[in-house]
Amino acid sequence: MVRRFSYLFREGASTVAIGGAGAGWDAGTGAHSSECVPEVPSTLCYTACLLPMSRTQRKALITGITGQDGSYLAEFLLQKNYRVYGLIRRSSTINFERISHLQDQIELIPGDLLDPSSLISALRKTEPDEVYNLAAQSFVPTSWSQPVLTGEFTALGVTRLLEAIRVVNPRIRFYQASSSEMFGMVEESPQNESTRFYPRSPYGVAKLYGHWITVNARESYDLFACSGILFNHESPRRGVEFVTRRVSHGVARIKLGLQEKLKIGNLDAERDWGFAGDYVEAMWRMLQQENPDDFVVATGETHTVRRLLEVAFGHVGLDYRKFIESDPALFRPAEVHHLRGDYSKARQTLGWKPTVSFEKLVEMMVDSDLSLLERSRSSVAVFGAG
Ligand code: NDP
Ligand code: GDR
Repeated sequence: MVRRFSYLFREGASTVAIGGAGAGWDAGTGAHSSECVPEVPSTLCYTACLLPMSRTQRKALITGITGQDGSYLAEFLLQKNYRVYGLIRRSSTINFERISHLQDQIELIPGDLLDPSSLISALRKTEPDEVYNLAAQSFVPTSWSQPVLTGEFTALGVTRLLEAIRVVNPRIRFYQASSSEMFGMVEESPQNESTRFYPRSPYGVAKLYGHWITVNARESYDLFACSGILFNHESPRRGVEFVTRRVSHGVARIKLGLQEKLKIGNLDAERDWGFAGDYVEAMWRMLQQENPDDFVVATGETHTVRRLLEVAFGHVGLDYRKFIESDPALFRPAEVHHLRGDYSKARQTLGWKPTVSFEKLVEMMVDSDLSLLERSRSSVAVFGAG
């Protein structure tokens, strides 16, 4: 039986007791509620449980920790005083750039979404309160050239992880990284949790499977399983194959005289682009609710790829029209033309909202690529001089 306690909330210098639905430490999961403040660097959590922090520290396992979102989520959870574990698959070269600054604060566990026994061992070893499933083959064009592999990682991988959770500890709270690509050929705009899905790529189809298997795990086994339907979110840590980073990196190279033209695909595609650092907080908030549910996470604004080019080139004083070249290879067999999310449910229920505007996001990415390239240029110069 799940018992809920009222909790103590520190307000200024005084500590006051508050009760009410959804508040307090959950004796069933041993987790704090969203109102608890276990991140406060104190020996005691300010909750009625008043357990020493060492006994109440929550543990999270992140799959896909080496990816863009994994790195931001790990930072976010560390700030909340979580013990953070990351599942990493074997590779012949190490690709820890995005998490190298965190490596002494997190623990990496070998495992692969293709291998069920590795998932069971990872859960047994780490005993997490929360699992964030961010691992996937996430690049849409690759899903046409490798559709079966995409299905294995991005669709069946979710089932493998959910089954492992059922075997090891069904009380684990589970987050699934679902995607606005599931809306595909949109039937209404903006898109919300009730909008009909119509995926347009093997990736979108695989994500739709992942979404429904998460909903089904909740309905069949009463798992605390949430699906976050996240719209495009970007950052300086975005992979260079995605359009925002391709543009910011290309602009920086052109500005520094390292490249003359930027090849680009469909300029008319419209996306709802937000900042990844904001979006990982929404993931966490979903798992702190009293009941599991699904949420759209977006900015509510949409922009074309053309506008992205205008802002990025404009930021360094260039006119994009002089520097782009259309490349038919960058067009897709079936395109998602328009996406714009309605995040009202997330705003009302999770108290979440985006904090970085589209223009600021693009400028941040261009500035970051400029300094990255300048640094690597000067280190090459220093190295060359030696
Ligand atoms: P990335 O492509 O940056 O990261 C993907 C991660 O998945 C990497 O850490 C990768 O590991 C890992 N991975 C891939 N296959 C496996 C496997 N078989 N076993 C274990 N790990 C694996 O993605 P993002 O950070 O951008 O996105 C995170 C998740 O959110 C993805 O599921 C994506 O589909 C989804 N999503 C992303 C959105 C976005 O705009 N960023 C929007 C909506 C959903 P490795 O480093 O070894 O390759
Ligand atoms: P997307 O992101 O497919 O929406 O998936 P991507 O940045 O790859 O494409 C966005 C749009 O830009 C158009 N485009 C180009 N795309 C790329 N990559 N390169 C180009 O040169 C280019 N020119 C135009 C595309 O046609 C498309 O319309 C991302 C991924 O993170 C998914 O994992 C995630 O689920 C969705 O966002 C939400």
